[in-house]
Amino acid sequence: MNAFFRLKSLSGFKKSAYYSNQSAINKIAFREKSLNMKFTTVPTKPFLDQKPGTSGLRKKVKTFQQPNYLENFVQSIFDAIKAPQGATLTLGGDGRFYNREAIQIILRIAAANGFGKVLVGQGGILSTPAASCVIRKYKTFGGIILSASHNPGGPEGDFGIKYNIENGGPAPEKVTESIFTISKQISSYKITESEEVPLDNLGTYELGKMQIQIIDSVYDYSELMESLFDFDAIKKLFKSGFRMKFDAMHAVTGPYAEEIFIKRLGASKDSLMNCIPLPDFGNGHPDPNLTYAHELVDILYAENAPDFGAASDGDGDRNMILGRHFFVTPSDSLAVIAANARLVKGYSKGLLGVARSMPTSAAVDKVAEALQIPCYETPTGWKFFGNLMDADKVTLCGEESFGTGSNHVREKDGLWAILFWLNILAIKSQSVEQIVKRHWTQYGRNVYSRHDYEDLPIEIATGVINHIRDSFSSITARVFGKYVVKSCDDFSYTDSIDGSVSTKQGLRILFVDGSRIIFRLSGTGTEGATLRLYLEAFEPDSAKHDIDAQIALSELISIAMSISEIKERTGRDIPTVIT
Ligand code: VG1
Ligand code: CO
Repeated sequence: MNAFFRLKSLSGFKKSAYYSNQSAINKIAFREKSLNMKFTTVPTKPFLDQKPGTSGLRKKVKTFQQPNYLENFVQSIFDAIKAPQGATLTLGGDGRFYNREAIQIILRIAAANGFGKVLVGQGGILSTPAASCVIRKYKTFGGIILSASHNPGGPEGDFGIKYNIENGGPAPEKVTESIFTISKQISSYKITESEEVPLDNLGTYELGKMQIQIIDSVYDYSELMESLFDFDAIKKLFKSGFRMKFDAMHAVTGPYAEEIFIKRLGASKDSLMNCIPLPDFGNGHPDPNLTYAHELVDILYAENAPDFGAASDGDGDRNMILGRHFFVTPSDSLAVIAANARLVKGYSKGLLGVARSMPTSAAVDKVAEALQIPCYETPTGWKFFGNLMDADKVTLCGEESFGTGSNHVREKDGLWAILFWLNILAIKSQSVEQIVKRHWTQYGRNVYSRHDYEDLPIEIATGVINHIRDSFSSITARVFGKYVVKSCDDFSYTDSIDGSVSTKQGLRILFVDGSRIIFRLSGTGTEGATLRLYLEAFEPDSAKHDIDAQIALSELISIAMSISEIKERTGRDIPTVIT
C-alpha cells in the first residue's frame, strides 16, 4: 500500500448491501488516519482556446496531452463553480483513450482544491446519462464527464471534458462562459502528489482528506431504468421470439447493455454486438446513424432481419432506432414516444410538456397540440432543457441528432430511448414500421433530413453562413417553385425560467406551408468547420408517406443549394453525411 491512500475492499458486501450500508462503509474507511498530503501550486500560462462548445471542451487528444492543458481547464472549472470545502464530485468518462490518465489528474486537483469526496465510476467509466443519474441520486455538488461523445478516439482522435451541475445536467452558458473567462487568465493550479489511484475495484480510498469512492454505476443506472419501464412485459416480448440487435459500437454502453438486456430482460446473447468498450472504439466512429452504424444497418436490412435494431454513441447519450428494413428518424422517434408515453409505467400520468431543439422536426409539436400540453423550442444542445425540466414545464425532450430523454435525468439517454421503444413494442404488438406509419396517418408526416458538410475550412464555412444571412432581405416573400418564403431569421432564444438570452443559434428560412430550411455551424468538432443543413417538409397526405425522404425533399434541397451557394463556395458536390 502506498503512502497516500488506503483501500478498503468491499468484496465482503453484496451489491444491494453495498448501497444500504453506505454509512457503515464510510465509518470503516475513516477508521484509517488521514495522511498528510503534499499540496503544490504549479505556475501555468493560459491557453486561449479553452472555450466550451455545444457540449463541453472537445479537442484532439494531443492537445489535451500538452503539459498543463487539462490541469488549467480543470482548475478553471473549480474556480468557476466555487464548490464549498468538503463538497462531493462525480467523475467518470466514456472510456476513450486518455480517460484513465485524465481521471488520475482530476482526482489530484480535486483533493488540492478541498473536495471532500469524489464518486468515480468503476474503471473510470460512466456513461453520460449514468453520470447524470449518479449526480442526482447521491446529490453530489456536480460532476465532470470525460467524453468527446461520438467523435473518434485513440491517440490521434478526440478527447473532451464537460462539467455538469447539481441537477445532473450540462452547465448552463453562464457557467461555461465563466470557465472560459477564467481559463484565459489562469496563472496557477493546485494539485497533490499521489501515486495512481486504483480505479477497477469497488471500494473507498483516501487521498489526504478527500475520500474516493469507486462505484458501480451500472447498478444505479439499471435500477433507475427498472423503475421507469415494465421489465416483465419486455421480458415476455423477448420470450415470445421477438429478436433485437443492439450495437454498442465498442463504446461505453456495453456493460450497461449486458446488465439490462441480457441479465435483467433475458434477451439472447446474440442480441448484442460490439459490447466491449475499447479506448479507440475498435477504430470506429461511435455515432449511431445510417452512415457510421452501417454494420447494424446492414443486419436490419438483410433478409432475415431482427424485429428491432438500436445503437448508442461513444458516451451513451444518443440512440438510433431501427425496425426490420425501417429507419426511424430521431424527430419521429421523439413524437412516437410522446404520443405513446401513457402506455409506459414511469409516464402513465401523462406529460407535463415537451421540448425540442430548434432544428428538430415539428413532429412532436403535433403530438403536443393533440395532447394539449406545451411544446418548447430551444437552441441546439441539451443544456437548454435543464431549466424547463427543473421547473416541471416538460417531461420529454429531444434533438434531431439522435438524442432523446426525459426528466428522469438531465442528459439525453440512449438506452432509456431504446427501452421506451421496447416497452411500447411489448404493449402494442405492432412492428416498428407499423407504429411509425400509423403515427404519420394520424398526425401527418414531417419529412426530415440533415445534410452535414464536414471538415470545411473555417473561413469558407463562415462565408456561406454570412452569405445566407446577407440574402435574407432579398429572399423574404420570394417564391421558389411551390414554396413561398414566409420569413428568415437568426434564431435567438430567451429562457423562460431565468431570462437568459442566447443569440445566433442557427439561420432559419421558414416557408408559408410550414416547411423549413435551417443552416448552422457545429459546435462539437475539433477540426475545421462542419456546416449543417436541416430540411423539413410537412406531408399530410398518407398516400404519399411511403416516399423516400431525399426524394420528397429534393425541391427544398435545390432551393437550399441555390440560396446558400454551398457547392460553389465549398467545392463539395455532396454532403459528407446524410441522416
Ligand atoms: C451536436 C448535435 C446536438 C447535440 C450535440 C452534443 O452538436 O447537433 O444536437 O446536442 O452534438 O451531442 P453540434 O453543435 O455539433 O451540432 V453529443 O452526443 O456529441 O454530446
Ligand atoms: Co453523445
